[in-house]
Amino acid sequence: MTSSTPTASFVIVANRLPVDRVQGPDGAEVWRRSPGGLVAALEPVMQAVDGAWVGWAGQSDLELKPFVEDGILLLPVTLSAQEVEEYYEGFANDTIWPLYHDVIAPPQFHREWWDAYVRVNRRFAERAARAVSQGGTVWVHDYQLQLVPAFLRELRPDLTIGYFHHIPFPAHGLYAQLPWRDQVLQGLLGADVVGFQRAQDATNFLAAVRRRLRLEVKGSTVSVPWGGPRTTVARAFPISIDTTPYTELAARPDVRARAAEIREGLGNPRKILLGVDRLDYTKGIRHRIKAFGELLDQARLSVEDVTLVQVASPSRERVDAYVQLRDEIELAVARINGDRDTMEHTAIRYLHQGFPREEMVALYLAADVMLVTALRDGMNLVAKEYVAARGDHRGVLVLSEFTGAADELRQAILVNPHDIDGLKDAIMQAVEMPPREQARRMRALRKRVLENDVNAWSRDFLAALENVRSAR
Ligand code: GDG
Repeated sequence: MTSSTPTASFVIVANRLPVDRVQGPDGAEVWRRSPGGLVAALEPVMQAVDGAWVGWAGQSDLELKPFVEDGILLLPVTLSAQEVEEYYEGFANDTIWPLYHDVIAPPQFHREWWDAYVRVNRRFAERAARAVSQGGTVWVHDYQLQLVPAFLRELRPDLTIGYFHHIPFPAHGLYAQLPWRDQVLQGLLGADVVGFQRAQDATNFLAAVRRRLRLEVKGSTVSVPWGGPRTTVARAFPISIDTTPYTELAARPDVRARAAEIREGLGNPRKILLGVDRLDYTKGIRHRIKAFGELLDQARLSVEDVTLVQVASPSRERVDAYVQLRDEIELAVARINGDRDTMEHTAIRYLHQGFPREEMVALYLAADVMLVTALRDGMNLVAKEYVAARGDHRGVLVLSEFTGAADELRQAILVNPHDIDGLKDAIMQAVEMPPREQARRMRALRKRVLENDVNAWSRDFLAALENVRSAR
């Protein structure tokens, strides 16, 4: 394909391409499909219609031609090292990310970062505009690309454009801090359908549109006066996981044996508590560790009885707030372990590493209690993965109210992670929950997750887009 001939009728635009550059068996670099659920959900769609995916390959200054990987046409966008710093690590991860997660960390506002964000968003939009056929559909993903919908509409008014926002959209009082608040709303309103994780996110967005741009909003529909007139629908489409790999791995004898081996390796504690997160200040890892440490201090739990396994996979290691968070967490873990460990037992087994999915599922099976204590989280897929893996109807999910998942997973033990005493009581309730109650709750949770999987999510979103197209 040459870049001037549009061929794809369905194009995904996301910050990252769905592949990673890895060392092949002979030492040469090869592409490998990234494991995320988004690719799994979209793959059938991509192959049914001729689809393409626009994104960055994850390395700066890498000029790549379009290529096909596992049947998907990939259209790479090049970013310079400075753009990675300003657009991605800067504006996306150090301005928007903290602001949209209720300012848990202070957002940094820099005009050069904004300029880079505008420039890179325009580049993504131009790449997509060249690739999509007349009257085609483009689905843009996430907070790195909020300006793409409007740029794309300007270039290609014939398209049907969807946007899905994977993280929260904050209340107006916080959103209003953003120096470029009106431009971002206008960028998003370029889409025909703007999807959010929770109903509250859509409500916050519509309130911002009404207050800042003074546009008419009826129910979930905004009347957009520019380049039209037209409308944008904003509502919730809660994302989910591809459940099959989790149910299948959890049933595999070798994975089950590995779960038993993990328990053995921890000295056969009566209960294993588990946390799995990217090392991020939104995830409430410190709150969880504090609550657990206090339970040990007060002898409500003992290291002979209970171990906390915390997987904190490395993330955004060049952003200052993450460097600082890692130091804080590691200091807290070392203090608790120093005070409480014995030769045979550890209080917290802390792993600052990523693991293959098989190992994650073995951990889910070994965990009597799964702790999801995010201070703010768009959805939180780990909660859903744990539930999908527990076909044995054992295990307890402790889940923060401030996750999107809490809107759906009502049979979890719901907690406010800021309330350390409440969190401690919830952990005790989980540790002591009788098997019969575990099973009752887990059955209800599994029904929800298995019925509303990631395929249902993409089907719903694409159906909403199709409605717009057919109404034209
Ligand atoms: C954003 C939003 C929203 C983590 N460590 C390892 C590993 N993981 C996997 C988990 C899970 C995924 O990464 C993390 O997804 P989350 O949803 O928990 O969180 P974010 O990364 O912050 O994702 C979030 C999501 O987008 C989707 O819309 O739910 O709210 O913040 O799948 O299992 N996987 C493996 N090894 C690890 O060490 N294999």
